[in-house]
Amino acid sequence: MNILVTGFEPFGGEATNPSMELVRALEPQIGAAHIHTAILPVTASGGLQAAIEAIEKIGPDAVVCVGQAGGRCAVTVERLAVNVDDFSIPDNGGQQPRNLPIVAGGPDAYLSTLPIDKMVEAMRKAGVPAAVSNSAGTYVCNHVMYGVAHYLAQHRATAISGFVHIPYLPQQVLDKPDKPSMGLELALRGLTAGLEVLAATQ
Ligand code: PCA
Repeated sequence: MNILVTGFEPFGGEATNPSMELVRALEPQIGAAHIHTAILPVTASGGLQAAIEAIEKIGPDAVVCVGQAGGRCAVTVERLAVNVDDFSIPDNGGQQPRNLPIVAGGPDAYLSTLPIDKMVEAMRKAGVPAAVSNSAGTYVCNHVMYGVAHYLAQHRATAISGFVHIPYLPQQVLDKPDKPSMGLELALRGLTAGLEVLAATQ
């Protein structure tokens, strides 16, 4: 099977993005699954476009998008994406849509089609703090999760998709010591455990 795992470029004044570093550090083969990766720009249309281009090139059985969620203390597997762009800061292209639908007339939300509970359980079993999250926000990550689910529903309905958010890396909180962080190795062990579940179930 083929799994596409995407990460994001840095944004919001950060020097790095844990999702970018994680995706670069992933093993190319996890169990029976070939792991393909792409790094997406942090812009609503550019990020989604790059994800769709990678899907069209690779033809994956599963798409796992990964992003940074600064302030969270655990790896979080998202349950759903909502049909709303409401950016609290501009994206890397300077755009800041407020209270707009991602797809006019589209479904209000898409549920993740990944086995989210099993993935969280496997992450915890691997010794990594992890939880299901009930909101992917209303910024670029939610936009990409929604847009990928919408694309797959229309063009590749057999593929499953979802999103995993990662806390700040320790080096990102040196200037904000009240914020939680998770080391790259621990986050990598968590993401890998989640992908192992997909590799075993597809
Ligand atoms: N996190 C942002 C966008 C890019 C990223 O890594 C988000 O949660 O929307």
